Amino acid sequence: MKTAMKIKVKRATSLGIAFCLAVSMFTFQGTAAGENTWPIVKYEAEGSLASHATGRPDGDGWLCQTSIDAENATMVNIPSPTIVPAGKNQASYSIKVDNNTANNSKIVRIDVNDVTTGTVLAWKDITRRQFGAASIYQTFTVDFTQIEGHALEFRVYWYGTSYTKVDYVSVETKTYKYEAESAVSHNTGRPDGDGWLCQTGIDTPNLAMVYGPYVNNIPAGENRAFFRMKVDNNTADNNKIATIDVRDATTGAALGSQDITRKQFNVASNYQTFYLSFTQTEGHSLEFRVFWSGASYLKVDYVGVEAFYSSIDWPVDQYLPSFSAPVPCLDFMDVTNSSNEEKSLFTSLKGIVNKSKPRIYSCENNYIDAN
Ligand SMILES: [Ca+2]
Ligand SMILES: [Ca+2]
Repeated sequence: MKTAMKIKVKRATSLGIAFCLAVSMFTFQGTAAGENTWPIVKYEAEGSLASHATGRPDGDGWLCQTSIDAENATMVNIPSPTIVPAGKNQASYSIKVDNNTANNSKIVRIDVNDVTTGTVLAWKDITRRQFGAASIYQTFTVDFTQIEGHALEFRVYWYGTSYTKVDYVSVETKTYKYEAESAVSHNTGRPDGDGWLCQTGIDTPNLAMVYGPYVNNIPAGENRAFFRMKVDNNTADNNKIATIDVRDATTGAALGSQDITRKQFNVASNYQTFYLSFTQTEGHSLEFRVFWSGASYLKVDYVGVEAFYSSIDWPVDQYLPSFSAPVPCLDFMDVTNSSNEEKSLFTSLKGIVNKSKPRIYSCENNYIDAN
């Protein structure tokens, strides 16, 4: 029994995941854009901030034209003048071509470069037919994770295959952070420097040391809450230290919850971030809570949300994306004797479920059992 369980988990992390990849991709793309009122920083491609290895200014943008401008060069490079907030962010590039049907050649590569480390954080090649119309600006986005304080460049590399004009690059933060010591409410504990502290024998146990802030501007869809906390001892026992949760204050529904035990902290006296994935409903009020059990010193630095968080991480140098860790024991679906239509349906279901956390493994063909 134990062996069988192990095999299932192993397959889910490699082989099984590949099956559901195609389905996952559709939903993944669908959550990339959204309406919101978050702070947006916009940089004009033709503005004084940008530098260029090819092309020229042209009215509202920066233009490159075949057989006029040097190909295979960076047409726009915008160093971010302000520090982009740490965490999940999204850059949008407004670009147009004069013909969106002639062929499907690569037109530009858009990327976000971390100047501090010299690493490209995210990139995409845009081909001609990805433009929905000729001569109309369209935005293309890349999601990236910013490390606190790093300098960034937003770049457009021109392949030289088409008339291409860039209007602007804009950057939006997708990370909402609430300091435990100043931006949320409390039923127990007290402020302590950079966080909110509870200590055994001093503070009242089994109460929310953090709750609130009842924000209703978090966008609908898949998000991920984070809780940054530390203990002073991570080895004494493995007792429950706290329960973290995300609550929809509009409906009173718990959207996600997890008990945190002492040994889930990797080290003593250093902050560690714990995550809870949840799905947000448009306009609903949210709170992030930390219930303190009283079993240990616990300090919370901050809580918050990474919006549009996708549990699929697809590094540029990787052939397949990485998924989050599977649940300890997967549900197994034997669809060996199902019709092809049913197999397709179950594969779709598996893709949707496994996208946030692999939970389902299915067997479509007898030969898989031979492993
Ligand atoms: Ca412009
Ligand atoms: Ca703090």
